[in-house]
Amino acid sequence: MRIDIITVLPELLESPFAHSIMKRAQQKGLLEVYSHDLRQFTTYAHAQVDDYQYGGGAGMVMMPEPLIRAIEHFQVERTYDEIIYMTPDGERFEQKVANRLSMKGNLMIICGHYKGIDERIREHFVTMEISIGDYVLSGGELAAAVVVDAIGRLLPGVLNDETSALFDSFQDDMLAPPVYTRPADFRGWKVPQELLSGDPKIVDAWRFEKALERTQQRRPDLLED
Ligand code: 6GU
Repeated sequence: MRIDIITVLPELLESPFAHSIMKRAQQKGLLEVYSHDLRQFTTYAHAQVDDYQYGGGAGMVMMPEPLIRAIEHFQVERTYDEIIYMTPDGERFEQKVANRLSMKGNLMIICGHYKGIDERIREHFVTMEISIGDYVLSGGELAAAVVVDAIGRLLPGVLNDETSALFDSFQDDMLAPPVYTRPADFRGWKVPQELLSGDPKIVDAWRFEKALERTQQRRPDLLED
C-alpha cells in the first residue's frame, strides 16, 4: 500500500512512522508513506496556501489551487482508491473503516488546517472524509498519523504471531481480554489458573468470558447489534 499525505507540516509526520511496527512495515516493502509539503504546490507569493474566508469571520481557509495542484500532481503517477480529507466533521474512524481501507492500494490523505479547506475541493476531489473522534485538533496531521498506523498494522505480513491483530479490541466488536506475563505470582497477585492450564480450550473460554465481561462493563454499546 502507498499513502501520500498532503500537509503544511510535513515534519510533524516524519517520526510517527519511523518506529516499531510502522517502521518494519516499510522496511518489508508492505507500506510506503510519504508526506508532501503543500507549500511546494502554491503559485502565490510567500508560499501562501490560505486566505480569509468569503462572508467574513475569523479564521483562514486553505485555498483550492495549491490543493488541486498537489492532488493532480500525484494523480499523474497513480490512481488513488480514496482521496481522504481529515476533518472533525467527517465519518467517525473505527476499526471497521481501518479494515476496509487496509484492503486498498493507493490512498491520498489531505490534512486540513485553520478553518479547513475550500468546500469545492471537498465536493469535487475528496472521496472520503474522516474524523478520529468528537474533539477538535489544531490540524489533521495527528489524526492522519492515527489512521495510517491503524491501517498499516493490518496489512498482510506486517504483524507476526506475536503482534497478531486477531485478538485486538474491536476486531470482533468486543474489547480485548486482560493479559498477563511473568511472574505468575507478583506480590501475591496471581495469574488466573486458566491461563496456566496449558489447555487451549480452557484458555480460549476464559479469554472470551473476560472479553465479554469487560465489554459489558465498559462498552455495552458494542454488544447492541
Ligand atoms: Cl481528522 N482533524 C481535526 N483537525 N480535528 C479532529 C479530527 C481531524 N478528528 C477529530 N478531531
